[in-house]
Amino acid sequence: GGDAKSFNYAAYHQLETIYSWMDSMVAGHPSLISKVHIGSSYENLPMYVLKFSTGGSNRPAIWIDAGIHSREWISTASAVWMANKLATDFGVDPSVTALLGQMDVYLMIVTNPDGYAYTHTNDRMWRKTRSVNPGSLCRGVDPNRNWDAGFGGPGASKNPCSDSYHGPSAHSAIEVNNIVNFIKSHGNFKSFISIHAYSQLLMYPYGYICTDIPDQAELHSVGQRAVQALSSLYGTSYKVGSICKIIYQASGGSIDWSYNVGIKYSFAFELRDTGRYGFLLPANQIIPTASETWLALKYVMEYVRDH
Ligand code: ING
Ligand code: ZN
Repeated sequence: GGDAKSFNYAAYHQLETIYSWMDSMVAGHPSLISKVHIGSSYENLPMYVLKFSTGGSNRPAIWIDAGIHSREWISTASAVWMANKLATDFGVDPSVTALLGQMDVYLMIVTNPDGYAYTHTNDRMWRKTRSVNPGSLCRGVDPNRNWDAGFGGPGASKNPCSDSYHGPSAHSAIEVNNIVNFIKSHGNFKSFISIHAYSQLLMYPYGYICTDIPDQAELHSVGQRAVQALSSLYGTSYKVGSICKIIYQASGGSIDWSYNVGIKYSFAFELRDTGRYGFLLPANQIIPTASETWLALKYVMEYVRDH
């Protein structure tokens, strides 16, 4: 069930279960967590962000999204675990308590709800949104090629049947547009972190070009220290670098957009593993993956708080 205490954090769950668990999280921590509805998906499912806040007005904030690609289940499952970790560590772990004393954390756990539901009902390997593409029998836009950052350039496809189809125009995917509007109207995000799988990487901009960003040295060293923290738990090894240099050239990605609108601490994770199970990571790796990733995230969040 969705009850936050009886919830099985070591299992993958359907969309409805995650959505009812969100309500129980809010009910269990009403002075810390609220659920923000930022709009609806193409198929009219609600898109929710969990807001962790101890007050203030429009405090400097950290954005974390998971599951923008629906088949990357470990991303969403880790975000579920991390939401519970934030809630239970608040008031207990001095670092989390101090963080939430100064900043707000916004966690979008199912960024592509149509795709996520589809991976449970029809096609476990579905990546994109589920929008109809006029003039094509193929559906869906890659929501990580649709942002206004080198839109339509190298590493994105103009073919609606491709898994990396960029869509007809930047922010054409309603799921992307909802986030863009939310981030812009908030106006005080200091960090934007997007969680993918798999490959064990911590990446910073850019993906659409291979030249260094002005903040390359700083983001690289923050990244290195974050993965050092991650590795301290089980020895899992991560590489750090720009998207273009460490994985491949990819245009229209979310963290390139966030960096270009002035959110300096923009990062993307690729969680476990390195290909043995790939997208089908066994559920017994959910808690270990979330636990180690949490150490990296906490390092980044603390750094952002102090800089
Ligand atoms: N990887 C990402 C992808 O969208 C990425 C890599 C991240 C590209 C950030 C651009 C920006 O292809 C996965 N696994 O989806
Ligand atoms: Zn992805």
